[in-house]
Amino acid sequence: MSERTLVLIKPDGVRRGLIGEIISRIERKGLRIIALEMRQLERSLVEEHYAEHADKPFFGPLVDFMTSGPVVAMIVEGPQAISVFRTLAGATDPVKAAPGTIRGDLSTDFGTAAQQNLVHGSDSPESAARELKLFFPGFFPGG
Ligand code: DAT
Ligand code: MG
Repeated sequence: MSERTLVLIKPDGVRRGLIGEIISRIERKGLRIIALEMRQLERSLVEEHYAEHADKPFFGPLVDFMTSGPVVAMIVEGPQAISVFRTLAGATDPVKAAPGTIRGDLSTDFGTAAQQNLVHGSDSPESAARELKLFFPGFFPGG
């Protein structure tokens, strides 16, 4: 079934010049980018996006990191796009992410307060719907 997922290239990916490499992996896998925007995120948006982690010790550092520079936000579409992108991204912790994945091949973060793991991808259809509306309100007229 065709799905849509929110993908973010986080500030570390933009700073390191990996936008093209990451987009290329998404496209080579057969997923389609149907909206794309580079932008500096407000703290309030990041806090809402990561609300499920508000009580974790890494929450403050995570918001600091996610607002430390621009991100590239994308709507990515395709069959099982949510799981397919999560598999492409690899495990959350860059130390554990397998070779062949975006995080496993490209993240050089081996232990910071907020893991700088290059990309975000929605983790379920419910998360995708919530996150896509948060980042691309204009794409969904009528809310
Ligand atoms: P994911 O991004 O793989 O969905 P998540 O939702 O559990 O992972 O966490 C969101 C982000 O928070 C993650 O990309 C990096 C950061 N993070 C998660 N667990 C962490 C930890 N134990 N220490 C530092 N940062 C962490
Ligand atoms: Mg998550």
